[in-house]
Amino acid sequence: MKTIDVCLSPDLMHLYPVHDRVVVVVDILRATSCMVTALAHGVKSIRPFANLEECRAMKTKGYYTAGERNGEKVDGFDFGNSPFEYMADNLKGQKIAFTTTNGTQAIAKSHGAKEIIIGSFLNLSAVTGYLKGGKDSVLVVCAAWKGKVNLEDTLFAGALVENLKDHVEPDCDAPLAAQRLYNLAKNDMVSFLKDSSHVKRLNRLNIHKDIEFCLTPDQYSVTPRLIGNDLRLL
Ligand code: 3SL
Repeated sequence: MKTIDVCLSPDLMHLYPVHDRVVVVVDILRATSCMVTALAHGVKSIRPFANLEECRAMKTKGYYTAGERNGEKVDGFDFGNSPFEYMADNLKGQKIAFTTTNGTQAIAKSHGAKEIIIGSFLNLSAVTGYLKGGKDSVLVVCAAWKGKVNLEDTLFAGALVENLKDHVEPDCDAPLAAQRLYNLAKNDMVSFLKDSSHVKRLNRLNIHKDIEFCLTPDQYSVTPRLIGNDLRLL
């Protein structure tokens, strides 16, 4: 039987071989939620960068530049890290270079995986369906916050474990812990997360509507995948 494991922080990646796994990178608040939203709304591709200046340099190559540091839009970039920025019609068919504090770092640390896909609550069922159909074992990589575990990415990992429980076996206790937390939280994730560190951080930036949206399951039936250097729809 296929297995599922959960890496609760990119700083723990050394514990997880990825070469034979499909890796699901998740940064619920808000990087992977933005990526899913942008691609679902017709953006052609997203090139993720760990390094801010490399991302900025893509402006001269026909890319929009997007992302944040510590939650705030980078000076001189075209877009920040709110999913609502990526619904505009004029972004259809465009290419975006994207860098964030944690989400794009987690993607960089997942290189070498058999396959990398992008997960969020917004595309939970699409990702579940994709993983059910595949033959490879799964590793969920939580972007977390600067190496420290966060609750919202853990909940998403738990949702996947719950949805896949008849198809995959947990590799260790991290998937079980995530699944149990998700089952406690699933009926009201906004309330469950109200004291969590990143929700508090984002509330200070006055972006509660982003939090509610990013916690809404199944807004889009897309599964972004890293193909070469770019995230695209399957
Ligand atoms: O860390 C990240 O990648 C971001 O998603 C963080 S924030 O929600 O924009 O603060």
